[in-house]
Formats: sequence, C-alpha cells, structure tokens
Amino acid sequence: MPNKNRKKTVCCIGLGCMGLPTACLLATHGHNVIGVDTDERVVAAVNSGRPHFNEPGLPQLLLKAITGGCLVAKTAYEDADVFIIAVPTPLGKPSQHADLSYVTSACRAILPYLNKDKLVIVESTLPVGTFDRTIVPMLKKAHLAYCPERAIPGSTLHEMVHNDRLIGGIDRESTELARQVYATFVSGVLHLTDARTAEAAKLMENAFRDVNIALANEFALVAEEAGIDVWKAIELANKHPRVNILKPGPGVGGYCLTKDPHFLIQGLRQRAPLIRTARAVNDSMPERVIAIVKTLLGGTDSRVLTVLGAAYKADVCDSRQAPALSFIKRAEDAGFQVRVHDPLVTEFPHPLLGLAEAAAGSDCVVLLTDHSQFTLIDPSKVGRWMRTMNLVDCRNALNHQQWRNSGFQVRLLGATFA
Ligand code: SAJ
Repeated sequence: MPNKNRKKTVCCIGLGCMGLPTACLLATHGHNVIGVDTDERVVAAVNSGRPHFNEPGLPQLLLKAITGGCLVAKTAYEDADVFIIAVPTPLGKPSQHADLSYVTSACRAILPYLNKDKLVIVESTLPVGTFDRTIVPMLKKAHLAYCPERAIPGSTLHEMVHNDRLIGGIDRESTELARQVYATFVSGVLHLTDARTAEAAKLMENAFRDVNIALANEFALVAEEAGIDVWKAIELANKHPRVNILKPGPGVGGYCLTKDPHFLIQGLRQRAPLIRTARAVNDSMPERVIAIVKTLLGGTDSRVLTVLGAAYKADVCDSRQAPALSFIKRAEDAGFQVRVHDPLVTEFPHPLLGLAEAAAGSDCVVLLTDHSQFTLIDPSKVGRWMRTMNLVDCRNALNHQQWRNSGFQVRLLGATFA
C-alpha cells in the first residue's frame, strides 16, 4: 500500500468546469498538482492564473495555487502518485449513448505510469457498469476508484468542499486510498460504496432533476391554458411540507441534465417512459416560447427578436446545450431575425451584441436566462431603441410592472398575463 504520509503528486486530467476547481482545491490542501489538458489555451490560461471560465471564488483560488507553486498545467502527461480523470463524456449522436473516447484515451495515456502503488480516480460521468466493464480491465495494474463529481456550476467550490461524496473503489484498499485524497479538502460525508452504485446514483440525481423540471414545465403549459399564473401557483404549492416544485423555463440546458438521463437508460430493455418523456417535454419548451412570441406579436410584420441570455442558466458563462441555441434555430426557421445579448458568454455560434445593438429596431425582448445583471436593465431606455415594445419573460426574472409602466406589452411563460 502506498505511503500515505508522503506529500502526494496528483495529476488532474481535464481542466474544465470540474477538473480545474478540483486541481485548485488539491493544490491548496497540501498536494503537488499537475493539471493536464489537451487545449493549449486552457493550459496557458491556468498557468497565468486566470481561469478560462466564470466561477465564483475560482480566480482567487487558482492564483493561490499557482503562486504557491503547487499547481502547474501542461499538455503532456506526467508521472504522479494519484491520477484523477475529469474529462467529458458527451452524448454520442445519433446513438444517445455515452461517448467514452475522452475517458479511454486518458486511461491509455496514463497506462505507462501505473503500478500497484498508484491510484486512479475517475470522476467523469459514466453509464452504469462502464467502470467495471471498460476502465478496470484497462487500468488493473493500479488501485482504482470511481468518484463522480456532483458539484453545481455557479457554486462549484462551495459544493466540492461541503457536499457529500461517493467513493466506489474496486476493493477496500482502493476505496480507502481515494477516501484519503478527498478527506484532505472535503468536509461533507465521504460515502464508501462500489463503482456501479456510484455511477447509478450520479445519473439518478440528474434524471431526478430533469424529470422534476419537466413537471414544472408541464405545469406551465397547463397554467397557460387554465388561465392561471404558474409561478404564483407553484409558490403556494411549495408551502406544503412535502412539495418542492422546481421552476419552469424555456428548456433545460447545460452539459449534464441533457445527457445523463440518456446514460442512465442506455442499452436497457426497460423503456423508461417517464425519463424519456421528461427529456421530450424539456426539449419542447423553446417551441412553446416561439408560440408565445407569435401570439404576442400577432399578425404584424414585426420580425426582429432580442434574446437576453445565451448561457444555459443564470450567472454562468457556459452556453453548452443552452435553450437559446434551440430557440434561435427555431425562431430563424420561423422567419424571425434574432439578435443576442449576454453579458457573460464569450463563445457562442450566433454573434453576441451589446444591449443597445441587440435591441435596436427590435419588436420583442425574449428573456431566456435569468442573469442577475438583467434585473438592472432600464426598460424605458431599451424601449427607446426598439421598434415595438414587447417582452416575453421565460424565467419570471424581471419587474413586469416596471416594464409595463415603460410602455411594454409583457408576457410571462406559464401565465396568460404577466
Ligand atoms: N432549470 C430549470 N428549472 C429549475 C432548475 C434548473 O429550468 O428549477 C434549468 C436551468 O436553467 C438549466 C438546466 O435546468 O438550463 C440545468 O441547470 P441546473 O442548475 O439544474 O443543473 P446543472 O446542469 O448546472 O448541474 C447539475 C446538478 N445536478 C443536480 O442538481 C442533481 C449538479 O449538482 C451536477 O454536478 C451537474 O448537473 C453535473 O455535473 O452532473
């Protein structure tokens, strides 16, 4: 068994939204960390002490790790005591099965360094059984554990430290070694289990959230037809001691909820109709928003839309699988011109404009993401730039009375009237 008292070198593979915060936490809790990423821009950003994405507290922690000399990023792999794999597992198309190519290529790259004194931890999301079936046969020379990452973007560092963690080693020694690594910075409970159960738990968490958001979205559709305000109804329903309904919105985006429900049921004979339907309900929401916009604009030739929010959720700069992507495509197919404003996102397939440019000559503001900054927008100013003053708020994020007082016609998703 490796000497647990020696300062460990940890090689963190994948410096994305989860890998970089993990590397920084390890580096500021007594480990020497080598961060490996195939993207040279990411490596350069990390080594210069500037995170390549927006996450509260990360710039300060990264700077501390770099200036303390405990973290260095590289594009080449290096020997270490512990390897942590936190690379993406995208949804393969059209199979809707996990694409394991990044994980398996990281496994192949570390093979030359492995022996019985090494520990490999995989944090990447995996379909149930993948660790035992695919990873273990490749890396069996080392101690192995599957420990899924479950922190939420926007509160990653807090959750990485305070959340409970699942540790599924292939044997007691592997589980114990992985437990020791996380014990250096996690204050939540470290639950020891097996890899298969850890894989399933992670996927079930995200399927649970996706299904519950779908329910909230379906409530929004019901409310629109029934002539009630879903936001008020949900607020009141949530006063019940055993009810906690999530929020409706223009769809579910991001890297996790859009794929993990598929991973959970991939390859099963079981059809899992609820999980599949939830995905379909959430994917249908951008189309519902288009229908609302069309009703609001009526039969006029008003055809320019200003989208507020390209990020998949509030106050993050990540636009992966954002509802805005699907909304813009459908709106353009329906003949609308779309201009997009997002103060946080920098990479997006559609041009990102300043607010004034995005609103100039527009007929309708469509709020898709509830960034805090959007509540500071002065509707009377925006109204002066627009051709006709309409607002569709898909997140119940704005002060509708203020927008109405400035001359806007306002529609709220999930309510016939704002
Ligand atoms: N959303 C709603 N209504 C809600 C909550 C969310 O429409 O009430 C939408 C968001 O706007 C966004 C999408 O759902 O488009 C996903 O956002 P999220 O905040 O629910 O979750 P993620 O994808 O940022 O992070 C999730 C988290 N999983 C759970 O909470 C069970 C996080 O803990 C996981 O670590 C992460 O997935 C992951 O990496 O798997």
